Amino acid sequence: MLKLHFAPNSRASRIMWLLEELKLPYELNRMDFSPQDLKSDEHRARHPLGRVPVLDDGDVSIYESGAIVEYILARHEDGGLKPKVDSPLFPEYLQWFHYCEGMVMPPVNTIVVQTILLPPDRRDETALGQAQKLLTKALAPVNEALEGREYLIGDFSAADIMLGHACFMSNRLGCVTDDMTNLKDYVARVAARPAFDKAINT
Ligand SMILES: N[C@@H](CCC(=O)N[C@@H](CS)C(=O)NCC(=O)O)C(=O)O
Repeated sequence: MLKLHFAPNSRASRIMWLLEELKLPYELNRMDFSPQDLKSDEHRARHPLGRVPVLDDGDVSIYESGAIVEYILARHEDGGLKPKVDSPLFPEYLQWFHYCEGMVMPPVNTIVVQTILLPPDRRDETALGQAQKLLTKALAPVNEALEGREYLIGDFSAADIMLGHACFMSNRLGCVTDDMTNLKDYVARVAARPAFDKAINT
């Protein structure tokens, strides 16, 4: 049985969301988002940096959310969530799938560090302002791509599991501006999916 090592308010929600969408059976190891749990020897043995998500599948143990999504689609069930390699949608699918960790999450990480994780006396307003600007810039092409589309490549796909979650988090951080109407609607659409709702509220 698949086992997901999970903490709330983290990228581990992406994997739970995918498992719920695919209706795959899995076991959840729900940890606190705290150094006690994530930096324990037990969890560092699964992930050298003490991070989530990590997925166990028999003898396989794998980390990195994007890699885990690919792994589940390839080895278990793809649920039609990935276009075929020769589909005209495939390049765009790949682009948005990787745009998540490549372009959107770096400024999201900085914003979380500068507004939540660091104690107030160690926060840096300049770094925060730069990251907020960078994130808004990185989201603009996503807003454009969503013109006339419900999801990133039209139909719901695993690119939405990655980037849709990142857009939801960006919106929570106040970085989806009101003029990005496509993105606002998209975040609402993602949030209305029962599988997402379950993952984000676990
Ligand atoms: N690129 C990795 C990032 C993993 C990561 O940084 N996870 C965060 C939660 S979203 C974490 O575990 N942070 C705990 C910490 O830094 O102590 C992925 O996509 O899985």
